[in-house]
Amino acid sequence: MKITAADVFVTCPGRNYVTLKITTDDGLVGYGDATLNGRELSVASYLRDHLVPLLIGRDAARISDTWQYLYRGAYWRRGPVTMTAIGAVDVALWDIKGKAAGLPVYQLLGGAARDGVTVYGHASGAGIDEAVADVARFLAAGYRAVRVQSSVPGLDSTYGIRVGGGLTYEPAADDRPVEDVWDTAAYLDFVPRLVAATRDQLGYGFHLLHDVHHRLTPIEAARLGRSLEPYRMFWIEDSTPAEDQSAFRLIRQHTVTPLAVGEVFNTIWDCKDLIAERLVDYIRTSVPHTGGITHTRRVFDFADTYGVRSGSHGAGDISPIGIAAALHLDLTIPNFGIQEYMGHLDPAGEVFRSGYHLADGMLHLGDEPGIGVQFDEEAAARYPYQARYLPVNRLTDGSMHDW
Ligand code: GCO
Ligand code: MG
Repeated sequence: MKITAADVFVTCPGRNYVTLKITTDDGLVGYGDATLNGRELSVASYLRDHLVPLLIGRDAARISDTWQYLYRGAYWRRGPVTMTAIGAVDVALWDIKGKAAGLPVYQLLGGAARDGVTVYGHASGAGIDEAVADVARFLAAGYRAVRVQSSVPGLDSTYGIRVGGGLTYEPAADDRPVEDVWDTAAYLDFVPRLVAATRDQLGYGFHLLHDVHHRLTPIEAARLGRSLEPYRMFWIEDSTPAEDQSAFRLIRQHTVTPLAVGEVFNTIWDCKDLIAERLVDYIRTSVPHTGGITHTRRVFDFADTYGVRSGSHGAGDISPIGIAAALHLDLTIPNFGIQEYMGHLDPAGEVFRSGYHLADGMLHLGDEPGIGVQFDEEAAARYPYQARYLPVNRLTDGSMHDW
């Protein structure tokens, strides 16, 4: 089963996605998600210019060897671009292996350990009333877990708030990011009121989550965690800039609110201390950005040793291929926690046809062999790449702030 071709597609059906397609000499094709929000073309180039030539002629069945070859062989290990590129190759090879075996990938990973994959949806609003009403809408649709975000009073814009019926938080296509203004004091005063109103009006019969987007100092995060303790959060996410693992030691000393982090990590080395010291409760690394199924499985296995559960990142900038790959892993691991699921904008359905579906607040995979997502190249060509960026943050005095 030799690899005869590897092609990279960049398409923007509502937002940008990068897809790797690997073809073998016996006619099988496998797909991997190579999307890195705001840096899509870097991964496309890494694949086209550096990995594709190495893949041609390799045995597609040797997933583990190919992973090691690309990781150890780069010399410049780790980093989001490298690991997303390796992740796309890995998932495409798992897709091929499943198709060759006539089995969905989760069967090759040991079979289903649960009936479905519990997901959390993204509720948001321009203020408390709108946000609480949006949480109620998710609960009425059967979700068992909901993340709540709201515009912060006094700030012109707050990232993570859905505009209209859209599913994207990034501003329209532009060649540079918009600049938001951030005020930590206003945020810290507001969030406990948002969460209290959500619990007061909707009760405790569901999991409630909140994403801080890496914007606090450790002591501010500790204060937030403590102030939310009465409301039994499922987690607070990314409370401090994630590259400083030691920050979590301080937060942990002050609060029993569960902590999650990991969407910007890309290897086990980014989170091994957090896990081994039990400084977080959920590790949110994602299959596409963490070297694919092969490496993310190692992260989750290691986490299980310390009682840390998975919480896979699943924002809309992960393509249906990346989401499906995560679901195969989620279904099989012992320490599954929760899967984020934001869904995809309408035109994405023309390009990607996924076999998974949502029922009773859980995502369920179909029976198709492999990863189970079809990619339509002609549809993809109708939606060319558009430059789009996440916003950046400045404080009210004009200083750059963490985003
Ligand atoms: C989340 C994330 C996203 C990210 C986005 C970055 O938890 O869903 O924080 O909103 O900002 O995926 O590309
Ligand atoms: Mg997040």
